Amino acid sequence: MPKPTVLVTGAGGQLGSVLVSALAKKHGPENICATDVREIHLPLVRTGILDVTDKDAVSTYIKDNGINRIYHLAAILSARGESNPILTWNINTGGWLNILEASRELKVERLFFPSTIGVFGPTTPKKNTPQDTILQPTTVYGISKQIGENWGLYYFNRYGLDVRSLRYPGLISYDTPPGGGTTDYAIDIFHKAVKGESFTCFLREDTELPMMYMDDAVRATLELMEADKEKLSVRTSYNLSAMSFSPRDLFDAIKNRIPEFSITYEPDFRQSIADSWVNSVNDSRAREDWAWKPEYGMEELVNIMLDNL
Ligand code: AKB
Repeated sequence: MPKPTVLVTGAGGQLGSVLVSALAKKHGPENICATDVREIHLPLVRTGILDVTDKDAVSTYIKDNGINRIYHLAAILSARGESNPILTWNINTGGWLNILEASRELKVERLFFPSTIGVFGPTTPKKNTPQDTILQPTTVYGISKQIGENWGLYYFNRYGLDVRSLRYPGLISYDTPPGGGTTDYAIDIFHKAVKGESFTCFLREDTELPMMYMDDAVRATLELMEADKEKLSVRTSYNLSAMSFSPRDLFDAIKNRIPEFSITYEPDFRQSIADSWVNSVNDSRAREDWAWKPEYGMEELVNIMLDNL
């Protein structure tokens, strides 16, 4: 099989740079086009500026670079999205529609769309949330991702476009900073802990949310994209799970390693976003369809973060 030529949009974000280097290892750096709305510097791969809200620019880029696989990561996350809902809608939904339409016209072979636990809302069952469930998100980010999942399904059913998607939990990494999410506290806390500073948490201590170490998220993404087409029974977006914890659980685990570490809780507007999300997710369909299995739990995560920061 010839190697695919891969476009990654939003490659400058938290997931983007890590995914780009995993894709470069897999397909060869010369076959990876990493783009963002701003100039980015990523070693070896081809980089470029691409504004996904510009449909002509998207089509031209795909054509000029012979793209046949796309990881469309460009988006504004939950907390940042609330400060500019219309811009968030235009980027998250408009950008995705441009990618879908250009991919249909130019016959892109396979696409990845990152969805999120943000598609869940207060009416969704909170524990062990099933794959097919009530989706009434409260944030513009959640709404855009829920609609985005359904646009992916539509393009798959109507045009046979091979769109694949995961509902990521909060992603935690030490080498790339997060940007504008509600789960970002779970990264910020480690930075404070290793600097010997106290941490002020913007969520209440008992706010339990699904989380995942970045390596698991990247592996899940690559595994889904390599999976046999016939085995995929979910064409909206797969639930994906690794661990769930609250700020208090995480603080206690860090304190085991850094006894002098301290925390205070000052919930802000992000608390109501977190309260609208679920505590844990049932990812049995991902496990059944493409043998998904997480490798990192909370203990491993805490050790990796503290050892590498
Ligand atoms: C966010 O907090 O907005 C993201 C997410 C869970 O999608 N990390």
